[in-house]
Amino acid sequence: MFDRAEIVVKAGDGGSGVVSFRREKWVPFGGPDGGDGGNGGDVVVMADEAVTSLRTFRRKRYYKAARGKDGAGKKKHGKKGEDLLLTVPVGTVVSYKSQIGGDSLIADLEKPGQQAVVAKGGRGGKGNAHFATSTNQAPQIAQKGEEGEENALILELKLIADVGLIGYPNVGKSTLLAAVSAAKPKIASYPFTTREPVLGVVEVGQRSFVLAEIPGLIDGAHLGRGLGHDFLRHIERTRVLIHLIDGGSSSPAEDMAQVNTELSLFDSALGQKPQLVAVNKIDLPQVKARLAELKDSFNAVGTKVFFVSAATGEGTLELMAETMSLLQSIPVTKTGGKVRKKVFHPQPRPYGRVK
Ligand SMILES: Nc1nc2c(ncn2[C@@H]2O[C@H](COP(=O)(O)OP(=O)(O)O)[C@@H](O)[C@H]2O)c(=O)[nH]1
Ligand SMILES: [Mg+2]
Repeated sequence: MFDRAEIVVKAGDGGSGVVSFRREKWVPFGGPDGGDGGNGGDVVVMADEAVTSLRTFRRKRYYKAARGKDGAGKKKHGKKGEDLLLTVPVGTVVSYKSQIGGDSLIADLEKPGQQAVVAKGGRGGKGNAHFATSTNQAPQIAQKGEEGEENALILELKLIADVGLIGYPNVGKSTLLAAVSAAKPKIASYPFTTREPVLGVVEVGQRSFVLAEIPGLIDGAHLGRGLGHDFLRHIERTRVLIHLIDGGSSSPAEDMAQVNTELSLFDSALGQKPQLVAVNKIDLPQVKARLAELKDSFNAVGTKVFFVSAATGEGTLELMAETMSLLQSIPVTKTGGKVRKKVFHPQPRPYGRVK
């Protein structure tokens, strides 16, 4: 699930170099003293925690950095054009949009402060002071500034899940996700429907969180079978887990313990995440008949449980409201300590040769 925008960025053109000669009363034929133009400003994209969506880029699509100033006499160099800094949400993926297909990745801005240069400013032209030779001591030439790069970009915000939905295959994870969000996961086709987490946005009053179904944690998932990079990224960043249990299972409390063991083996940090436990399928008569027994068996291991039916929606709003308030009580974990300020540069492009 993505928030996406397409924009065009134009770096500043370089300022022009000038043709100028020293003019002083007592120096009748002063040498060339034309200064260089300043470089054009770059367009830079930076991840910023204060920015939460790409909405502004849907309204305004063209961004231009400042031109370098022209040079002047007395070898005065023109000022560099100011860089244009575009701030985007953390988790934005920036790529070049190619007219012929095959967009190319520039940067995955995963950490606050990370930057990428997305259009390089044109170099300033050289003034005539550079062009004097023994045979031409009064050059009448100066260079124009180079044009700044212009690039079409695609900005995509990857939603990062706040809450992970775990449990054995067929407990109803996909059904619950579909019931509480607009996501359309595949239901009960086969146990490992997807290698990528399916995400949905759950709205609770004015607030919302991103819920991800985490498939296939069972059966040696901790051995790394079939789990992609995206997948890991998502579960690692979740702050709360909803642990779903099949109310029709012969020993639901044991199921819970087993999934938790698997989870800790997979990643001990995952095993530490706060969980809300919910028994699903309470619409089934055989489950309804044993609610008291189920409650007791979870009480015995010190776990508070919710009772829901993903199929009818019973109890799901309460579960989501509880998830929201648990989320609000947990601060957003900053990944790692110090932020590495890694600057990405686009592929070098050939410049016109400047002597
Ligand atoms: N009766 C009943 N069936 C459910 C409920 N939730 C899910 N199911 C069924 O259980 C099966 C597995 O559901 P699914 O959501 O694919 O489970 P997942 O593997 O955990 O994602 C499907 O046949 C669902 O229709 C529920 O609340 N009540
Ligand atoms: Mg599923």
